[in-house]
Amino acid sequence: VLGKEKHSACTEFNLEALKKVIRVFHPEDSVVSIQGTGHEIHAIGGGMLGIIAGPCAVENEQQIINIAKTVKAAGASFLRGGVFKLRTNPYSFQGMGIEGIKLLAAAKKETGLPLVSEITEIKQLEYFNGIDIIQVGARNMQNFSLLKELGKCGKPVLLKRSLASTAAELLMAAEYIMDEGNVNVILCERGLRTFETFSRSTLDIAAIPWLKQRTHLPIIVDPSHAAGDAALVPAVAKAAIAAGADGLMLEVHNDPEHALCDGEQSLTPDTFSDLMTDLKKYAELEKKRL
Ligand SMILES: [Mn+2]
Repeated sequence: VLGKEKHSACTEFNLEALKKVIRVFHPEDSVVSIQGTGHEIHAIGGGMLGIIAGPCAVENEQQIINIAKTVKAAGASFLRGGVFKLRTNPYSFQGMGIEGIKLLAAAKKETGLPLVSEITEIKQLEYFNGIDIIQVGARNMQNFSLLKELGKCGKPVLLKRSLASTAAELLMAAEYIMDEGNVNVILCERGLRTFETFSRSTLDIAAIPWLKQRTHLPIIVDPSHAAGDAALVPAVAKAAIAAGADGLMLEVHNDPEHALCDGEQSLTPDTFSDLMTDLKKYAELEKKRL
């Protein structure tokens, strides 16, 4: 199975050259775990499903604390919230920046949930001391200078697959981070740009087992950005767990209609809570724990 990949468009691609990410060199599943404020462990991988939930963007203190409490009550293990937003439209809301980081810290203090937030430039790293997992967004998957710096940052990195890259290229990008000494890398499938228009992106469900056969790194799925439509998200989330994902990243908003970013794909607190109830059964089927 391993070795030269005949379907890869990239002729230089040879899995065995990737010494850090490949399972043959590390047969056991890697687990990324964060110690919570109450000494509890929040883990992704190795039989633990990590559920990262929260708004696309931090908007104000009341919003982020309210959503943090809601997703924690429903069983989420991490809080997400973007403060440095990479928006396709330059006139869209660009995020709260450093002020948003402070509000995330307040939400963590209130709930104990570890924080996941996206970095878009390495110069922002000094503001990420209080962030537990640093996210690299799809548009930066091959920003190799950013990846190398994050390889030295001492924090877990959540690396999202680009909407126009192969799964093999995702592994090569992860190798850039690991080659600098960072063993805490989580991969995230979030859908690809295709000719289909009903969804925002086309989720590559087969990439989950393909990646799991080749890498020991935990793999999560982002059904929100893949589907782009809250009505599709619960089914896609369940499919991801059934396909072997180690967790999910889900956008949840207390008032999706008035969200400053990605409201159309954000679950309400009620739909998120119902989904978590269903996911417990899917976790059992996969012999995993939420
Ligand atoms: Mn979003």
